[in-house]
Amino acid sequence: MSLHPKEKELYQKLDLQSIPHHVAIIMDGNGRWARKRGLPRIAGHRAGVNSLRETIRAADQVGVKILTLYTFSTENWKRPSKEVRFLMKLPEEYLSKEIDELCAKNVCIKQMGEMEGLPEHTRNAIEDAMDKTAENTGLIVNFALNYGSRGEIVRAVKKISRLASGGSINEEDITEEMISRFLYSGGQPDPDLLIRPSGELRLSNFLLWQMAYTEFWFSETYWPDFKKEDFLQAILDYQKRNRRYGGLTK
Ligand code: V0D
Repeated sequence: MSLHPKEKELYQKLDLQSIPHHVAIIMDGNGRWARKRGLPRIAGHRAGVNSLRETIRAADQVGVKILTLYTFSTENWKRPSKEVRFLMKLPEEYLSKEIDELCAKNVCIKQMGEMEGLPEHTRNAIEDAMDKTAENTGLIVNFALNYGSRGEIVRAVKKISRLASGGSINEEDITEEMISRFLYSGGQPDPDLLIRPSGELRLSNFLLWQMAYTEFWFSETYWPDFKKEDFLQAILDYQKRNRRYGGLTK
């Protein structure tokens, strides 16, 4: 494995015993990156794919178990239709180029969000990749696409409500664990670390329930400029923090 000097330095500083299990990322700033260069927004999204590839490689290298990536929110349908159409072709384009490397790395691909609202060609590409990688036991990559956290919670409440009115559960059976299980992320542990580049300091309807105890890491870098070093730096900063979960320092 060949590493750049800066990357190597960061890598050596990491405590491999306390790598965050689950890292969530809002891949933000592609449009602003493009505007800064006088390029169309689409060029920013395309450049963002390189950062995505590097980030998956870095996560795999350091032993992160779950990576959850916000690629398209339920609010993003309001963007110009040309941009939306371009974005909806990215999963196919991305997967056709990357699936071999992902399979070689034993990566398991999952989707979080409403599949029904997606164009058929997009859905087919994602379903195909999920089927192909379903038995893989390495890094889990969740693509949050057509995802919104409040919508996800409403969906879970409806499912639980249906069980309750059908008589298969009682009110007392409704617990935090049950609600967690009915979310798209059902069964997966909550994120330990959220990374949001591009200078925005908000959650934007991403994993509201799941991030009750998540550490947040922000940077000014636009997503297309986000490299392996940034990912390693975020983990290093995370390792310097002291997580208390509402309790006291040991
Ligand atoms: C654009 C930077 C991969 C962020 C990365 C439709 C914005 C490139 C996927 C993808 C997007 C989604 C599902 C899947 C496999 C890959 C993707 C979108 C945008 C939104 F199963 N990159 N990517 N999806 N961008």
